[in-house]
Amino acid sequence: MDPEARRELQEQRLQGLVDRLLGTENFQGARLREAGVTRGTDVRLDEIHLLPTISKQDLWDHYPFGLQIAPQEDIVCVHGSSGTGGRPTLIPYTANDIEIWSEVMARALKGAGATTTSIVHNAYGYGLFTGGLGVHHGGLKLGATVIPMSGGMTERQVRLIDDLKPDVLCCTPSYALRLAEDLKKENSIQVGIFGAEPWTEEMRQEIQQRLGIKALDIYGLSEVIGPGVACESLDSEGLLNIAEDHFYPETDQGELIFTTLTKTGMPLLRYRTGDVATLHEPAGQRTLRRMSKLKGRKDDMLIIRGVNVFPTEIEAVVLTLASPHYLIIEDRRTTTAQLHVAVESTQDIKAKLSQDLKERLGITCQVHVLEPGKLPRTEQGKAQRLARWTQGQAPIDGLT
Ligand code: DLL
Repeated sequence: MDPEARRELQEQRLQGLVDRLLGTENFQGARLREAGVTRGTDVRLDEIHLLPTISKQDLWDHYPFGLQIAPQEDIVCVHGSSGTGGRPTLIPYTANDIEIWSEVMARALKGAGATTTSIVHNAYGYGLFTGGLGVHHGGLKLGATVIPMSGGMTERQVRLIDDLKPDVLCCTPSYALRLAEDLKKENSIQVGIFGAEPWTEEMRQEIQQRLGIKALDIYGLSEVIGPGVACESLDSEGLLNIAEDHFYPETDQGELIFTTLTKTGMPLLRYRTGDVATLHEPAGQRTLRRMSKLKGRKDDMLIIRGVNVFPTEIEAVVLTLASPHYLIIEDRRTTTAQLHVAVESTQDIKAKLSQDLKERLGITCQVHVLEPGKLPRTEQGKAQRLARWTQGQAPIDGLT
């Protein structure tokens, strides 16, 4: 779509959203009124930054459905996140919202090269988590064949990949690595669509090499819709195309903010995601704005003796020397925080890895080299790469 025409569409949609919110008594409508907004046409897209933002805390304060604006008879399902590191959040969806989700996910699959004859092995978890059903809806919309595997039971997954010969694999990047431990490099998969957790370029290389596939990144969050908010395509050169006709992006000091222009169940105006990334202009034949891979979440940023470190920066260094199974331990038992990095290797890489980490991050990390297989693998859900150690027993054996 011509960017100019899309801007107009986005502005119309924004005004429609503002009218929908003002039509309710609830939190977002009330705040718009307080800001002096009386109708949608008061608001312009290039002034969106003047409108109030909404945060996870607001979602918690109105838990479970206080921010829903659609009448109950229009709600067709609920998704959410389990709330690792916090309380759960739940999102009610209308049939209109599911239609939008199917559309953006079908786009994501198509941009990855999937077609109506594709077989999509979907190993994202089915349930409240949006990964499984998001890919499922998109696959159906595209007209591909979806194998609804969900997470876990790796032996059975490998068996079905051998038997059904899917060309598309969808799962978390950490689970792709778990599969790679059991799956032959000579497999039928052409492309993987991996997301739901942070992963680096180095991790991409590792997965591509181990599985012999092309690995693409997909981003999303249940508050906004689920997977499909942004996704790489075969031609997007490491950036993720944002479905900005539905989800209008902004950044504030690195933090991504999204406005759901078209949702009707629980739309959000200027939702602060807590995720850190950069926005980029369109390039090539595509006209959507794009975003970088996520650097991390604001609340995952470690501050070690005054130095800010994202776990992804540690991952990038670890993967140059060790296997992709690693654990970062932030030791906060005393006031001077210590960083431990546990990796798996058969070689004596301790000194070199410590030195590389020091060079890249500017801080000293305690490196622990364990035998392969010693660190926990993620079979289901999101990988936990970061353990915060505040008291009691160490998260892994051998730390004191
Ligand atoms: O993780 C939606 C999703 C499912 C995305 C499957 C991609 C694939 P939530 O459980 O609500 O939704 O968690 C959202 O996960 O705010 C990010 O911090 C993180 N996240 C999601 N995708 C990526 C990614 C789903 N590609 C939270 N890279 C988001 C890094 C990601 N972090």
